[in-house]
Amino acid sequence: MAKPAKRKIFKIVIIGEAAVGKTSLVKKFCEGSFLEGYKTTIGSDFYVKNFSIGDTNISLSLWDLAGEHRFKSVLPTFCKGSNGAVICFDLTRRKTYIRLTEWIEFLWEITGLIPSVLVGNKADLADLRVVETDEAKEYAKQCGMDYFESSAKSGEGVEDIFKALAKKIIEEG
Ligand SMILES: Nc1nc2c(ncn2[C@@H]2O[C@H](COP(=O)(O)OP(=O)(O)OP(=O)(O)O)[C@@H](O)[C@H]2O)c(=O)[nH]1
Ligand SMILES: [Mg+2]
Repeated sequence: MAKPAKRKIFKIVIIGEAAVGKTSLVKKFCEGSFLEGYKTTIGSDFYVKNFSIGDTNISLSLWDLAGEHRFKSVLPTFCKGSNGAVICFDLTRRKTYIRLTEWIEFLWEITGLIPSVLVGNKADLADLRVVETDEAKEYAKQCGMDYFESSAKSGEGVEDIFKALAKKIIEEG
């Protein structure tokens, strides 16, 4: 008789400054779509994505949180109980990179040290890039994270982020 597949359910939060592309990344991963227009997230949005790694069926509940600072007071509630985090910045805006430490400390204060990945998004805007790969990779290493670059527009690198994070949670769980 075939062995029954294992099933894992993980709660993931997606955080980072406003307009770095958090909603766009989640939408691309879950629905395959991308919109040029910007509609800021009010508090949080919720998505589910199922996939498998080997013989394990994984269900990710994805909490896409608002980056605008006026929503910060409601974020702790959404962060509680997270199994992992995607921490994002915009490769074309250094301010969003500088603010990463603030976001990481904010999150880990609530969740403790959970498996997390660092993401530099908008890689398609190569001419506008201001944060280099090596610099961000080194910062991620100091934080104990893997580093990914993505484009929610083209889809490049998007799946890798979430699959690598799921793997990390399984390995460290
Ligand atoms: N060129 C390009 N534009 C992107 C990419 N990802 C997001 N955008 C654009 O950047 C803007 C902001 O994207 P959102 O996904 O709404 O950003 P967010 O991080 O969810 O913002 P908040 O909800 O306010 O925190 C939108 O106009 C998107 O179309 C990308 O990879 N490449
Ligand atoms: Mg959003």
